[in-house]
Amino acid sequence: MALTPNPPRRPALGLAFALACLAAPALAAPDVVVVTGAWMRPAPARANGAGYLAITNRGRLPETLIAVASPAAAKASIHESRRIGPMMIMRRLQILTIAPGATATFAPGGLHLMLESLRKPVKIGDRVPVVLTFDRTGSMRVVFDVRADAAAPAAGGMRMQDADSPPR
Ligand SMILES: [Cu+2]
Repeated sequence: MALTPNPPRRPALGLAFALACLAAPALAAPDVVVVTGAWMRPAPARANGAGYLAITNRGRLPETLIAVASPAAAKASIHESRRIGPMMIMRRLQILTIAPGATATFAPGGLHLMLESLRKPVKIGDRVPVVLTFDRTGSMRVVFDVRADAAAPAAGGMRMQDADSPPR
């Protein structure tokens, strides 16, 4: 003869309450991804503009930048410049992963957001919107301040080659 086991008592109401309490702070969570110092140089229409910024991942998990877009450009992408001998070579990165607590710094001569084929001239004082999309936190809108770069190296002697572009 089998004994009917007592079903375990579930604190159903208490659990629901706890879940509600856990969910509430998420609404007011601080930003996981923080962008600072977004700027770009002036550039003529149809040229490529390079945007610079710092992206900090304040979360506990890696964040991956998976897409870049701007209404100011026909196309936007993540680029990285590298000096190889006397030349600067530029290549496109499909994604960029930022470790928890790390900051990805986009600066002249290294990482940059390439705004390809600008729809109109970008002038000093303009504010250029860019949408960054991350795998976990989703999309965020960043505004790039257009200003001259006093520390810019002389343009002469530098050749850019986009390894990802079809030959023209
Ligand atoms: Cu580039």
